[in-house]
Amino acid sequence: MSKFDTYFLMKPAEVAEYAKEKLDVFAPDADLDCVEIGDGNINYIFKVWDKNDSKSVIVKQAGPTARISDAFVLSTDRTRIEADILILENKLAPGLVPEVYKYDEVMNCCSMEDLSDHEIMRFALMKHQKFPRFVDDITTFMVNTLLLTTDVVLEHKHKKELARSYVNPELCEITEDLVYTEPFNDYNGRNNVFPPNLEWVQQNLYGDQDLLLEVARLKFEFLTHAQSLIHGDLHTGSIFIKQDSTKVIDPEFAFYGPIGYDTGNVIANMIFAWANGDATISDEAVYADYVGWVEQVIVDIIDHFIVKWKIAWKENVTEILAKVPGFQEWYLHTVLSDTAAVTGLELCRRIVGLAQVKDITTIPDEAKRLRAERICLTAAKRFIKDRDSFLCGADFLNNLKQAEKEFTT
Ligand code: SR1
Ligand code: MG
Repeated sequence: MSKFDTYFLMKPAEVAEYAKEKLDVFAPDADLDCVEIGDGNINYIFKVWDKNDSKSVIVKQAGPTARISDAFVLSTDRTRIEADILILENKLAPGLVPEVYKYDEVMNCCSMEDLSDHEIMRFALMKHQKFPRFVDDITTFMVNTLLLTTDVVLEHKHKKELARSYVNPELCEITEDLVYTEPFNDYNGRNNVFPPNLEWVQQNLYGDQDLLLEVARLKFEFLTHAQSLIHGDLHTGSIFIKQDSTKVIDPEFAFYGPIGYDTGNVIANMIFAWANGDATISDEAVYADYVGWVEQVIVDIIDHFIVKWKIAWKENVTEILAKVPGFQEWYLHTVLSDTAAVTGLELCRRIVGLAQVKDITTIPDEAKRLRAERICLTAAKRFIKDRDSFLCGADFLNNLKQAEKEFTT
């Protein structure tokens, strides 16, 4: 009998006990310490370490509701999904996710590699740090995990098995509500608009019926397009980074959905990094160096993604009709169009919705934050409405620069 034979939400001391009893990481007589280090919205993240040597581990436990609010009642099955997906992603994109040590279906927790020598990318970007490996790593991650789990590559019955295994209704519902519905009409009264921007948002976002129609179409694509096994929450808070390493974490939102949901999230969150740099860096040389780097990253992510996608397509395609001339170009165009649309959706929801991003909310100067928000929202509307016209990296950056111009006197 063990106290860990029945599920309960652990406190740090219990996580240390759990790690000693259940994991093959620490010696039986090890002196362990543990703290909760999570600041995410969904789960509880603990770091456990041996006080007398360098061994450490992360234990991530799911509660019956989201950490951010009891209003979100969530199946603890999300931990199984997360553990399985990390293992699969490590096969598809080796070294770009943490190693999983153990998934415990009773305690609903996943124990994995400690990445304390990395930093959450959003926070590093808010300190205006640059990461030369990022474009290469994230485009490899996206092409490998996304293209290689589509019907273009996988035997279709195998793909359907995966799709069945990763049905993720509650987490998808969060996205359906917070990304696709609420930002455009405050349907649930949960939006959190920066008060000086309220009137502008009411007029330009809630009041735009053409935008709402496009968003409605996109929502139904998210609901029905089982295209690829997506990460489902690929923002810069789901990436651990250091100069020579990138690790994608937190795939608890994974399911079979549109590829553009992942690629668009990455681009939107680089735009938040741009907006933070633009609003907070006063030194001209530092501005040119950092903001210029972010702009190049936005362009390069799209362009490198396209190049790697085409190579991977050639090497991996198995579906006979996907080899019909013209199909690949059509397919990639739909992915880029979805990427643009989701870039716009993510920009909107993180500025006016319930779950915001610190890149924007920590801009101290009110006028600068107002401007940053309006630049993002103006670019967002075009990303959504004109989504078919974004064909290369420069198209994505030009839309941002155009919106910037409109708010520069
Ligand atoms: C209730 S969860 C809010 C947000 O946090 C997660 O990281 C997802 O982005 C979700 O939309
Ligand atoms: Mg997360």
